[in-house]
Amino acid sequence: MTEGIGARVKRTEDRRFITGKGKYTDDIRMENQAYAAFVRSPHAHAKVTGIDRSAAEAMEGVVAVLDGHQLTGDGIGNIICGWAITSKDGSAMNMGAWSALATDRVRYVGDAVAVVIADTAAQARLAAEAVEVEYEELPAVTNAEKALAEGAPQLHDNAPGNLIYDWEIGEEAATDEALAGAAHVTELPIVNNRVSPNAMEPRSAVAIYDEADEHYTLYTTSQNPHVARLVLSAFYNVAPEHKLRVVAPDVGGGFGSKIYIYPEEITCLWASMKTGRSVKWTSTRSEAFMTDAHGRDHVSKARIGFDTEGKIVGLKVDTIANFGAYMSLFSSAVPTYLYATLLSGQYDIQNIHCNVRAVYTNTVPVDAYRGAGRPEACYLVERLMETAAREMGADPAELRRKNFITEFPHQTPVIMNYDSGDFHGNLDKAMAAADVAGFDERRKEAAARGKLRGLGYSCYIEACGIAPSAAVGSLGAGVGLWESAEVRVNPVGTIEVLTGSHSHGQGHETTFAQVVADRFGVPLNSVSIVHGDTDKVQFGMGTYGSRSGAVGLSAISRAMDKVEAKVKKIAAHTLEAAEDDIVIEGGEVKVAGTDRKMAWHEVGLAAYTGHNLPPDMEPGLKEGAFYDPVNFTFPAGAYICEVEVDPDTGVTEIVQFTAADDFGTIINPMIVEGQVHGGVAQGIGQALLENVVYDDAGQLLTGSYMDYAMPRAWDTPFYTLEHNTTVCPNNPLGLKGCGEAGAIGAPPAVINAITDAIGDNDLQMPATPQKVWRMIQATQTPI
Ligand code: MCN
Repeated sequence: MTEGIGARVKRTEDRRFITGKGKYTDDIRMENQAYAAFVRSPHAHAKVTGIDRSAAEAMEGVVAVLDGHQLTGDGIGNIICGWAITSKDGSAMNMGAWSALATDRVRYVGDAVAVVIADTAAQARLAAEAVEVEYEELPAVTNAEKALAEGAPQLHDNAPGNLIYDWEIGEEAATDEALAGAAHVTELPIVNNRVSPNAMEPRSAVAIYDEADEHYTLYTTSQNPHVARLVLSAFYNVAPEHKLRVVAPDVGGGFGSKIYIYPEEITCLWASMKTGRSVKWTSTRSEAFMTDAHGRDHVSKARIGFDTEGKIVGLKVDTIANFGAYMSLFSSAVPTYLYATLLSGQYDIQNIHCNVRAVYTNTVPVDAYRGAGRPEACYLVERLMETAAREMGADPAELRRKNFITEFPHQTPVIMNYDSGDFHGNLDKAMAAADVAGFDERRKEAAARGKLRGLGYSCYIEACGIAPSAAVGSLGAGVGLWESAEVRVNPVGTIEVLTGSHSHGQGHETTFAQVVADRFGVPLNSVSIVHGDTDKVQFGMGTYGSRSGAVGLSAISRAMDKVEAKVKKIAAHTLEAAEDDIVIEGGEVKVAGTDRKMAWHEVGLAAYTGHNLPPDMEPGLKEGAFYDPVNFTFPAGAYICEVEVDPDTGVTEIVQFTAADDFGTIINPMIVEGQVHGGVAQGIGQALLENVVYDDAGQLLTGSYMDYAMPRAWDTPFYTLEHNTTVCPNNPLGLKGCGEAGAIGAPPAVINAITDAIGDNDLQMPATPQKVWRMIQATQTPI
């Protein structure tokens, strides 16, 4: 089928996006709309000793100036982290209170203290500057290692030593013993740099309070509107769930940063009730740098041991994770269950131990960013493998091959049970496509031009579609991670699919419709995908962790099974045939082997007219399903990066980037390739350029694009992409997630290539020209 599973269909939603017809939150305009501007702390750590709002209140257009005491006085609850992690001594995590508007203390630059509501955005901003906040500055700490040190400034009274938890996984004694007996041990300090998410559309919220029936509507840039509604009502006490509608309309990218409930959404809803006005807030780019949850920021020490044959005997990791000033919705799960559980990589490692300490600092909260924990795990394992190969004089590809897992299912010592994969096949494809055999020649040729050429590998594995709900719940998550769907066949045969997944750039309106069109043989344009509105879709868990294909589409498949069963019953009754003989093909419902058939729309009509249905059958043709996956899916791949470094400037050029990925069944190769391109570009950004920097006083030094460098077109090469499919045995379509793979696999490939080029393994991300140049200078013998 030209539009079904496997077809390179152009994204149907792009018509409205590229013609400027998308409807984003900031496009929503209400009649009585007012605007919010936040008064934010200029200090990283201070006591708030007074707020004088008289000048602001007297300014033109100002409707209200509201502060944290009023907010908490109205019973609005603290922002919470929804995943409980237990420390190795059995204690619960130390969660400091986070009020949407700070009351007595601010803990990072940008922490909101008050909000001004005014007739125009400009008036609100001007008045926000006129609010006089009295601060008593406190010492600040931004570096996680320093925050753990004796005598460091303390952020939360209930978190002594700024420690949120001290967690471990794996067997420490067995790992220590294995490393003690190893023939070779490679040890690396590893920094995973802090990055800013930088979605193209900044965060925005429009809150509407309808006094007549005490009902709230929130339009917001969310990746999971249902979870937002649940949390806003159940934990923050903003409104009862049935009196709150949350709509996430078109959303221009999230990359994880729009999963959480932020202070601004809570405040706008509350301010709408307080003022009787609809309240809109749209983040400026500066606010985005200051207040969007950041990603990564791990510092680790890692040791990997090998026997005399080059087989891995043990891996020991000690990680400190910087959580920023408060715990955000999923932050606690990122350096634990999304990170340490992937430390086996693609390798058969019998002994693994990982210790993670999560730490408060005076920086913006850190939570999931594309990959969330898995890039940190992959980076650590793949930097170790490459470095170990170099230290042992082994070929990096061969060392990996020697340790690849080849039999499935495979139980790792860190919880995960890998279901399928072909790691040799991925590497074979990548090496052939990257012409690894010709690399030495290319390196010589580059040397003749005065350039340092290097090649780096990364064999990543990741886990998508966190599952199953029972296990996730037992590991501390507040919610299970199933997904819902409803498939409605209309009387004329067109199909609406309501899904709990949310698309904010991934092309669900196309790929989800492809799967439905494929199943029922109907044209793609007769299927519409409805998502992002709690009034339309009953419940859903939203989109993150590359779960929408594996979990969301599986729910749709389940609902389609039920629709198909009913369609067959109706057709069997009408065509006087046995149900088992009915087949659905090419938009028709037929009796196999005969010319008796009904057009698809005739079945729809029969279901709704209802006068010729089988006895006891209810009219209508809509079915729902909740799908709870039995396991994660495990996409995996082999990435090879080839770079040329200019020794005179330290500038790295990525001359070739090859990715061979296994995403199971592929619905739309073009969309999947787009996902890989985007992910790899973000991975290259982290490896070469991106870095959030705070000074010691907690001022954000990278608060604009003048100082925070994003990858540009010339930083990314034309990619060579290969697919190597092993079907996922655990979901109906056999697919594995693809949305984060690029961001997970790319950073180690890039850094491994640069370290190969310059002959120094000591490089930490980002590999800026200055850093690389200095390393070259240090290793070169003076002439
Ligand atoms: N797909 C497919 N075949 C497969 C797997 C997926 O055709 N074997 C399709 C899916 O149907 C979907 C797309 O590829 O259209 C991505 O699917 P999936 O891997 O399931 O990921 P999600 O849809 O759940 O998206 C989440 C993922 C994550 S976690 C981040 S972060 C991310 C990403 O997707 N953020 C993005 N890609 C992004 N792309 C854009 N443009 N913007 C973001 O914010």
